[in-house]
Amino acid sequence: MDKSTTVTPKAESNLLGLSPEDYKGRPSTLCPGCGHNMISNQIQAAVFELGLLPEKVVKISGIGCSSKSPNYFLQRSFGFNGLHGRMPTLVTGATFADRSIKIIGISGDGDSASIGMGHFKHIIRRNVPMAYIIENNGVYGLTKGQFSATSDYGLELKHQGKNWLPPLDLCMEALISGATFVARSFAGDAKQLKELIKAALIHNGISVIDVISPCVTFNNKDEALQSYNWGRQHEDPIQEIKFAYRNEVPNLEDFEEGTVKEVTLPDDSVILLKKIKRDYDPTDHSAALDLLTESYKNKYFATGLIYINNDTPTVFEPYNLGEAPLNRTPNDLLRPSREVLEQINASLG
Ligand SMILES: Cc1ncc(C[n+]2csc(CCOP(=O)(O)OP(=O)(O)O)c2C)c(N)n1
Ligand code: SF4
Ligand SMILES: [Mg+2]
Repeated sequence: MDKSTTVTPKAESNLLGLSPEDYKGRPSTLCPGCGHNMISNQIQAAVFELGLLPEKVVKISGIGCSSKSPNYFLQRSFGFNGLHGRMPTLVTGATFADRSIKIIGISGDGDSASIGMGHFKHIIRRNVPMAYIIENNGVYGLTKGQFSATSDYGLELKHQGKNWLPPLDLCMEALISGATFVARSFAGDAKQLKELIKAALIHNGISVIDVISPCVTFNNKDEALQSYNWGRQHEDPIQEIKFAYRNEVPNLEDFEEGTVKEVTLPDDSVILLKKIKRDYDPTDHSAALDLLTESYKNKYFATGLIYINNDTPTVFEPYNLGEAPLNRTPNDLLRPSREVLEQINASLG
């Protein structure tokens, strides 16, 4: 084709007038084909489409190939790569410093299900508002492919032999710990993943998304639970999902009437769920437990929005935390005055 006659398409822009370029990260140094890269792509697309200012988003992670990936999306956002399994701790601190920021926490199956399991459970109990994304490949990728706590029972890896421990299901762990938003997705299902990330970022509480994210270097044999092949063959979406942010009018072209369930969030955003095979109500906790029990037993990935509950107070309520960011509150408002301290001391004397 004669290049001189081709027209460069105008870059699309969002409500803020920013282009997808503004949401990109640095070039990835992960292995080509790694599932984690696909998740990064959907995170940047979701934040772009929501029209959030990158500077109002913070990325926090632990340790692992997955935890390196925040470097590869949202370059304009602040990021912190913390200690192994301690992403939730850092998130809790950050959220108290400024509750107006959106927090994306990135973790791996090793980071959350092994060393960080206690922290995973406790941030869920506290209902800290954040999108908690687990890039689950069933191995410790960064340290060259040891079994993790989500590796399948009987999985055989080159340097590891056979795994004789049963896997943990992180959606189940989240659900029984009181998570107010639980979803599962697959790195190969870009459309579903993007909509779930949008909903997770807007949900007012902890949003856990367990994303099956194949490690092409250490755990991608066809018969491995977290491989691309297994995921493609065993993903069973429970619904088709679209997210309409606040007053956004969703494109419902392929959503015929009578097949759609709507879940409205406190800010009037709506999650639209189109029934696929079964009637499934993601606000029903027992149904979610049944679904996860059944899919674990029969080894398929029930993906989509598994559970949501908008009625649980977030961590801010019990602490009476005001809207004003603590990190920008002047000392005279943060500290009691000398007179007040003297009164308190006197009352204790
Ligand atoms: C306290 C501590 N223990 C062990 C390690 C070694 N280590 C680094 S990454 C990692 C596992 C990462 O696995 P996962 O979270 O699944 O991430 P992936 O690389 O698979 O994306 C381990 C054990 C460490 N960095 N710190
Ligand atoms: S080792 Fe595995 S998890 Fe790590 S970058 Fe490579 S493919 Fe991804
Ligand atoms: Mg891993």
